[in-house]
Amino acid sequence: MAKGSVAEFMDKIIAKNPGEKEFHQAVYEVADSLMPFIEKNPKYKQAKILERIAEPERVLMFRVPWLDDKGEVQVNRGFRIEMNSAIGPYKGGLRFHPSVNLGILKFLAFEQVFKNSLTTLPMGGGKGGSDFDPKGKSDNEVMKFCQSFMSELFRHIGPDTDVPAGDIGVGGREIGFLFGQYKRLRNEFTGVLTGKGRNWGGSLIRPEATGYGTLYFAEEMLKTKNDTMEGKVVTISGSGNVAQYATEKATQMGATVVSLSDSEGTVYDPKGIDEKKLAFVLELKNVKRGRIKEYASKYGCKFLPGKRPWGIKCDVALPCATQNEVDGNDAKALVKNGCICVSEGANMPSSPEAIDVFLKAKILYGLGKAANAGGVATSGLEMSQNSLRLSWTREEVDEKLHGIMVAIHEQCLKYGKENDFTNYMKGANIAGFVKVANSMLDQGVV
Ligand code: NDP
Ligand code: 2IT
Repeated sequence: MAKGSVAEFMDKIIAKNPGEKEFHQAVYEVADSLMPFIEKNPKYKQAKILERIAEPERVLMFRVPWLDDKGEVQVNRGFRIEMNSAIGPYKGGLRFHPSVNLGILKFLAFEQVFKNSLTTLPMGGGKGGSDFDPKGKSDNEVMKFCQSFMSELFRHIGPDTDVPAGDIGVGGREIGFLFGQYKRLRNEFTGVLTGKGRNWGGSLIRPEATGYGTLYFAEEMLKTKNDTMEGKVVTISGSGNVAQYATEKATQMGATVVSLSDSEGTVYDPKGIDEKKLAFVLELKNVKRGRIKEYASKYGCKFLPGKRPWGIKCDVALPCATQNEVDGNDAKALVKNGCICVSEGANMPSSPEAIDVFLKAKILYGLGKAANAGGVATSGLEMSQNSLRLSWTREEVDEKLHGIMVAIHEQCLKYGKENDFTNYMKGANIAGFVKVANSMLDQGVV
C-alpha cells in the first residue's frame, strides 16, 4: 500500500518538475517516511497536504546585472523560493554558487519547511540565491552584485514576510552588503535579514550556531547509547562556516578532528585540528579567502587532492560541505571503518544509497534537517531580539540553542522509535510535518 502510493505521488512530482533531480530526491525522502503516517491519518490525505507542501507558494526568478572591476557587464540569475508560510514568515538562507539552479533551491526550500518546524519557533520555509560565484571576486565586485541582487529582492521580503540569511557563499560580508542596500531602498532599519553584524542587529552565536548545533545533536544521539564525544576521532568535510564551528565545538567536547576539505580535496591531520590550528583556518578562509590545502603546507600534514574525507577511519563523521557529498561507497567505507555516528551539518549530504547503508547498519544517523537546524533556530532567536530591540548574552543564546537541539532530538525519538532502534530520518520528517500540516488544515485551502 504505502510503497505504491509513494511511487504514484513521485510520478506526479517528477512530471510536474522535470529535471529537478535534487528536488525529487528531497521530496522522495520525505514522502517515503510520511506515507504510512498519512495513510493512518486520512485528514491529511483528504486535504492534499503533501501535494500542497511540495508546491511552492511563490517562486521569484530575476535578472541580476552588475559591472565588474574591468567595467564589463555581467548577468546572473537571482531566485527566491517562498515555499510555505503556514507557521510563520518565509525563512531560509541565500546560496551564491555557480551550481545554483531552480531545482537545487527548491530542494533546499522544501527541506527548510520541515527543519524550521522542528525548531519549535514560528518560521515558514524559503530559500534563495544566485548562480553568482563569489570565488576570485574582489570585495567591490561582491558588493556590486549584492546591491543589484537586493535591488529586485527588496520588494518581496520584509521582517514579517520573508527573512533571508546566509548559506554557501553567503556569510557576514554578503549579508552586510545586502542589508545596506535594503535599508537604502526601504528607508527602514528592520530585522529583514539574519546573520547580521554584531553592531547592527546581529545575534551573538549566530555564526557558530549551525556547527555547534550539529555537535549538540550528535551528543544527544550518543547519549542514547550511554556514550559521549569525549575521545572520539571525527572527520569533517568542508571548511566554511559550518565546518569551522563544528570543529571548534567537537574539540571543546574532547574529540579530535582529523580532517577538513573543500572542492579541491581533503587535509588529513591525525594529530588533530586544535584551537590554534583552527584560528589559522578561520583567517585563511574568512579573511584571506584561500584554499584548504594551504593548511597541509603550514602544518606538514597530508593533502588528498580530489578526495573527500570518508575513507579516513573515524568514530563520528560530520558532512558539512554540500548535497550528495557522501555516496553509497563512502557510507560503506565509513561503516566498515567503525563509524558509529553521522551528524549532518550540510543539507542532504548523504545520497539515498548512503542513507540506506546507515539505516541498515543501524548506526546513529542524524539527518540535516534535524542536526543542522541550530543555524536557522538561532536566526529565529535573532528575529526575536530584533523585535524586542534587545540583545541577549552569548550564554543566553547558547543555552536557548542547546535547549532547541535537545527538543529536536526528543521529537525525533517520539516519532522515530522502532523497537531498539531510532530512525531519526522518519522521526524528523514526521515531527516536522505534523505542525505544518495541522496549521494548514486550520487555515483552509490556501
Ligand atoms: P560556506 O560557503 O561557508 O562553506 C562551504 C564549504 O563547502 C566550502 O569549504 C566549500 O568548498 C565546500 N563546498 C561547497 N560546494 C561544494 C561542492 N560542490 N563540492 C565540494 N565542496 C563544496 O557554506 P556553509 O558552511 O554555510 O554551508 C555548508 C553546508 O551547510 C551547506 O550544505 C549549507 O546548505 C549547510 N547549512 C548552512 C547553514 C548556515 O547557517 N550557514 C545552516 C544549515 C545548513 P569550496 O570553497 O571549494 O567551494
Ligand atoms: O540551511 C539553513 O538552514 C541555512 N542556511 C540557515 C537559514 C537561516 O535562515 O538562518
